[in-house]
Amino acid sequence: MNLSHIEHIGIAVNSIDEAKKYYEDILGLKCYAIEEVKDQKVKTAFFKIGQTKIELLEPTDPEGPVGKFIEKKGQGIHHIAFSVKDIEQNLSELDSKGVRLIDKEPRKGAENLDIAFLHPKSTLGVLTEICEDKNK
Ligand code: CMX
Repeated sequence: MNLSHIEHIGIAVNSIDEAKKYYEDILGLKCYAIEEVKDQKVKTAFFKIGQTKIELLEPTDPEGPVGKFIEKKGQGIHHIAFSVKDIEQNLSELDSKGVRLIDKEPRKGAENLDIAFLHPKSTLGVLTEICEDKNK
């Protein structure tokens, strides 16, 4: 495994418009991008803090993963994402170590990153993403 840093922390919110006020007006961060990820049924908003990003996740469908999460647990931390080099190699290593993969192959996520999720039941209750920016 070669994790380099925390790429982002995903936070489930009811409304990006509402949540943005806290991150911008109170914490003083700047939202630099808003993007819908249709196949994940979410709208995302990004803030940068050092090397790490905060990704707000607003459900666009109550039956999507974030819609279901908010219904069950309310707003809050949804996942943590680690930046890796060679995501395919990292996934096959995780697989061989018995970690339950949600995505067996990387797929495209927000900001055109290659991403894959690990199931929270095999990662101590924390939904975990690994991701790679192949353009870097
Ligand atoms: N963190 C921790 N646990 C979680 C969780 C999360 N974010 N989401 C679900 N769970 C837990 C539930 O609490 C539940 O646990 P119990 O059985 O103990 O109650 C269990 O996982 C099953 O949850 P569920 O509500 O029945 O949901 P599903 O099994 O249908 O789906 C999951 C769960 C993790 C497989 C699904 O949410 C998923 O595939 N997530 C990855 C994709 C994703 O989250 N996309 C949104 C972000 C997109 C982006 O960043 O671009």
